[in-house]
Amino acid sequence: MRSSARVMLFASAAMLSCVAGSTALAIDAFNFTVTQSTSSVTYNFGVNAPFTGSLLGENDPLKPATEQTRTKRFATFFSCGAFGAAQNDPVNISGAVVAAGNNSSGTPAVRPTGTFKLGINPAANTCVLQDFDANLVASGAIGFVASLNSFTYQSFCTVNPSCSAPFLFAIPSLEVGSVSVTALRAVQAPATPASGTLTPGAPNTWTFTVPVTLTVTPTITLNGGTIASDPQVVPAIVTGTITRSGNTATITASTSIDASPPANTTPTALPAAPLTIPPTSPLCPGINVITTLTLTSQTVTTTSTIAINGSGPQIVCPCDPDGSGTTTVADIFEYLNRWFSGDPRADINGGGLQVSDIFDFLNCWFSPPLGC
Ligand SMILES: [Ca+2]
Ligand SMILES: [Ca+2]
Repeated sequence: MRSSARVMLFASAAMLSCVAGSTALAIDAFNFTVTQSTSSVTYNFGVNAPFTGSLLGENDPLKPATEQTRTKRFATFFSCGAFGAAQNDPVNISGAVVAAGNNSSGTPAVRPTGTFKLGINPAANTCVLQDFDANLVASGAIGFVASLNSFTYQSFCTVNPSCSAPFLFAIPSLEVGSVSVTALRAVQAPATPASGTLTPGAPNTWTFTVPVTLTVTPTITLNGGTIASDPQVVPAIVTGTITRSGNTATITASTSIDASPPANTTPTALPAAPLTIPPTSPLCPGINVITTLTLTSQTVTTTSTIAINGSGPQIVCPCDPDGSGTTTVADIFEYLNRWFSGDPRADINGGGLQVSDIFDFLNCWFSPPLGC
């Protein structure tokens, strides 16, 4: 850069010293990563999704004709009448997909992953939690049996085997596969710090409590189809202990998340799925059919408690080059000296020294992020 530009920059910095004061925050912040192997989640899930749809004989062409289950709706109020040679009619059904499960006993073990920043100000007994982002079921999908409850159906018959199923009463419960929770994210709005209290304990150890707002988003599937569940914003309180050791810290923390969003009323068509009517069912037992369901509304409730262990390095403030722990005008001069002398430490945004480094430095200096 030409020397005139250099003079201008330093003159600007000198002017700043007249109009801007120190932006000292005296917060030490750490970038934590959840230790998956020692962190855990207990959960309680519930899914309730009324549906309409149909069932149809499996009619498996790979089986001998004498074993191909086909369906036929009642021709009259009393009977099916004769089956056509290849007749296979869809039969209207309705009810509700219901699934629930928990691991309150700790089994199966469910382990989260995640990251967050925690800043502490021991002088003021305050702390800041920022950018909390966790997947509570990172150790693998959790699943539980799904049932078709209050199952009603048009009167129908089957061939191979031959059976008649006049509609007489709803079937209370019919197992239909499994609901799988493949992800459960709890996320704080980015760059939106939540403030809490800090209490000193043993040397270099503090307990903390931070009320925080999290957006909880489950990803849930049933037989390969996704059950629509809206993200829900829920209040939570994160409590724990932070222990500092030089430029790193460890943390143990916990929080409980209770998400009961209103029903999602977006109709959801699930992929066709096989269903074997169990031998104990009054509904033509032991036959194989294909179900095609459209969920008319979907209610997903989640209660979970996360026990977090984590560790991480102290966040290095990019706009405190003199390392005083606060951002002052002296940092601007120090930074510009480094930049003009080609000091690689002035490359605060990667990619080598560029003019954009100066702008990013000034952005940081005027709006110091957590850790500055
Ligand atoms: Ca400084
Ligand atoms: Ca750069």
